[in-house]
Amino acid sequence: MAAIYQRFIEQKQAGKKAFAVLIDPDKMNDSDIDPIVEQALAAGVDYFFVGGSLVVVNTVDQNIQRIKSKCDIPVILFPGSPSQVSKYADALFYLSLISGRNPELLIGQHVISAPMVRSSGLEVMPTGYMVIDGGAPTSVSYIANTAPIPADKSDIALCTAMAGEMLGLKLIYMDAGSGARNPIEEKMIQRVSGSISVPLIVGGGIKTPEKAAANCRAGADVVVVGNAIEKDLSLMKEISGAVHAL
Ligand code: 1GP
Repeated sequence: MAAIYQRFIEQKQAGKKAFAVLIDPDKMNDSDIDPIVEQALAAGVDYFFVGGSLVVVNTVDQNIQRIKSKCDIPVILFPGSPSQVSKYADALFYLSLISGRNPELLIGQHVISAPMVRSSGLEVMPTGYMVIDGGAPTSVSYIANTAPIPADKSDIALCTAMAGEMLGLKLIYMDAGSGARNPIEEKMIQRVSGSISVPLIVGGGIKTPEKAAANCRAGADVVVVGNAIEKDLSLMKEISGAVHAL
């Protein structure tokens, strides 16, 4: 089994929770990356996810090279489009937007970029990406041109995740969208995690260590935080502590 995915599986089997920091390339230059990496090392961050719905200034390669020059924390691409695929990362969430009905994001873009992805040498991790309504329109639902799963429809989320797993997807990523007003409720996380056996990643709008820990207790294997950390780097240590204490 490939190295990064193996790490997800071993963590899950050991009942350990992981904390990932999302780096949005549009908001970062080298001088922004350095303090984030420094804090991440001190806080024991497990992964960096790099990507965004829209990358206006394509500094993905540059950002990743900078991170890799400073630490060994694995960098996983979380791409909004094939143009964000970088050979400098360790692995790729090969995202299929299974909560939506836009064929381009279910399979179309994958077909177009398949040879490029294959030749990148990246570890490819097939991931069912589920966007959950976070209380206000987010970039991801606008750009993806799909409706999110309503926040109170746990049954739809559960069936979507279950179908994704049966289709062979190796991870499920539930996302309320970057900067979501309302993060995903524990009730939904609990229902989804109870019905799948692959690792579950949860993110979108998480701002406090308490919420991150509650998500993990509800069944998230990995929580990811972006916006809140950009605003306050010291949160990294607090959230990491809360997640790893479980
Ligand atoms: C978005 O789940 C990530 O895809 C992180 O969201 O930036 O709101 O933490 P935030």
